[in-house]
Amino acid sequence: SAESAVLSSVPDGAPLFDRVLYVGRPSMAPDAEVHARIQGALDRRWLTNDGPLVQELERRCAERLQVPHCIAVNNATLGLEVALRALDVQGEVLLPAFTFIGTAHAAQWLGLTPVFCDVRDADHGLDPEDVERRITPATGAILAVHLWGRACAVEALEAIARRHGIPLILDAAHAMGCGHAGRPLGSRGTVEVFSLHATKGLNALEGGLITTADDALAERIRLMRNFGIPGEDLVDCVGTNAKMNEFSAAVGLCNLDHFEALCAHNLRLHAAYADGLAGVPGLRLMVPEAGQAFSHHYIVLEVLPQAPLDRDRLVSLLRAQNVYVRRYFRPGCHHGEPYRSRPGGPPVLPVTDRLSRSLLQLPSGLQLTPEEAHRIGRFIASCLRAPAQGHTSP
Ligand code: T4K
Repeated sequence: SAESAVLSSVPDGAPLFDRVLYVGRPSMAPDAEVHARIQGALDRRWLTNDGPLVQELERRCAERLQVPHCIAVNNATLGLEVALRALDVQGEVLLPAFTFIGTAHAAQWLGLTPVFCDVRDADHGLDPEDVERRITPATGAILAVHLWGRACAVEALEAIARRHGIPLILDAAHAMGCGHAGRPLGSRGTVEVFSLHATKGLNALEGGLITTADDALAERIRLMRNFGIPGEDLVDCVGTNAKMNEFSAAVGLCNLDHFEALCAHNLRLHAAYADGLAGVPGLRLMVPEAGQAFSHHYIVLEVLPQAPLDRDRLVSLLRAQNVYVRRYFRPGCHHGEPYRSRPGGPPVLPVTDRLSRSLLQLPSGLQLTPEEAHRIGRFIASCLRAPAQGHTSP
């Protein structure tokens, strides 16, 4: 069988890989380049507070994202909080339930009320029709997510936000290297927020970027990132400490030097997975929007109802082979605390609930070769072709 062909390449009883492959394993520039930039910061003794490496990272990212303002912060969660605060958002925030919990917590942390909406099957992003249904005079903002780096329904959401006179904040945590309508994501809505966490395509250990075309908003965000202090002996507004440090910027810059090559590698991995999975019914490998730039950092597989194995069983089989696939985002945010205990209980969100039961993410990045991705694809294919023969759940 295909499965025995795959397993025959490894010793009896041994897993498919002798090391663990992770979703979110950091891909890093060569150590020597990282050491050199960090040494530069040490030599300068300028370690944080708007240092030269942070400024260089902001400049280079603004250029590549084709956006006038790019403000580095210490993570995307604080980035979302600063953006919401700088826009003086009040009341309810409409957001997708199918996202990382940090998206919802950012609003909740500020004393705002996250209102969970469903997502669309087409792009796993916020459903504009559900937004329309849930919008009320209490709605202070829409917070949408470019999940996996695929653009959400930006045009429709921008139109709704404009019509209601509220800001559209875009969680672009996954979106570095991804485009829409022929441009990089980063300049849509009122403001966008990227994550540069270690598990992201472009990583700065911990970090984030806030991007906007609005001059006044950018100014406020810069102030709020640094306690509301515009200069020595002055305080203009309430602020927090959301500053990126120089070591993070050093890592971010080094990884930026190699980011194009990383995206090209991920594209090859995606193609190799697709090839390994070719012709297997019951599976859908997510494809990017046609003709748009894509990082392929998140390689997402949907296990359809007609598949002979369910998602969780396939996850167990893969993890037993040292392929540590993930189930982002399970459960939906509306099923996590403090949200599920709110009066009335969690809303019914059919697409979110279905996706959180049927998606898994495959390893990407420099940790594996296309040949290895192909082997994983063939292993999955063999699991689905012969579910009853020989596979036991670990
Ligand atoms: N919005 C969205 C849509 C997001 O997905 C996120 C973050 C945010 C906002 C907020 O961004 P930040 O505030 O973080 O900048 C991880 C990340 O911590 C989180 O940043 C990310 N999304 C989320 C999708 O994934 P966990 O709890 O799944 O991480 P963890 O510790 O399980 O790591 C994932 C895997 O990566 C591990 O199995 C092993 C590997 N790993 C991880 C790290 C940190 C390594 O091999 N080395 C490492 O250094 O949340």
